[in-house]
Amino acid sequence: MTSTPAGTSSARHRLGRFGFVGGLALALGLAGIAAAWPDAPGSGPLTIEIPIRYSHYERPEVIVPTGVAVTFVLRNSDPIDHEWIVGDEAVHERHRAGTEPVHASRPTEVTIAAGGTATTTVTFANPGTYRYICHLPGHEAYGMVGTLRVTGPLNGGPTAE
Ligand SMILES: [Cu+2]
Repeated sequence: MTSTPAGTSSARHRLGRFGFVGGLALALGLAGIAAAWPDAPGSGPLTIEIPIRYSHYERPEVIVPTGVAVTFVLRNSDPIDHEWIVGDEAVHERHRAGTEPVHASRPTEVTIAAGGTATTTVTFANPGTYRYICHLPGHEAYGMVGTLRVTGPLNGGPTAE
């Protein structure tokens, strides 16, 4: 009797697959940084997808121009709710102590239900470096943090609709 118990084999398989998926997520995250710019500047609305898995934003950095409506599509693959709250440090400090259970009234503060997708559209007026964070208990400490850089206007001038 030298056959491997089925349980052992299956556990090893699962571990191997998890490692692969983790590497793939990292690769996609890095590709996401390059893909944040629109293919053709000034060609219309900008859509940026931010997948969420294992309590992390799989796109940890986003770069957008000022003065353009940017639609964020937040896809939550986890079996628990998450948040996407973008802003400066003052915004995050307020939310660390906040008590709002669900965010729906501000485009920069979104709750994404377990297994769900949320969409929000934001036009950033001022250049700067902001962060997006999930402020559900323990999620920021676990690493559910991303960076959003707002650069100057497209083509170096005011944008026309
Ligand atoms: Cu979260």
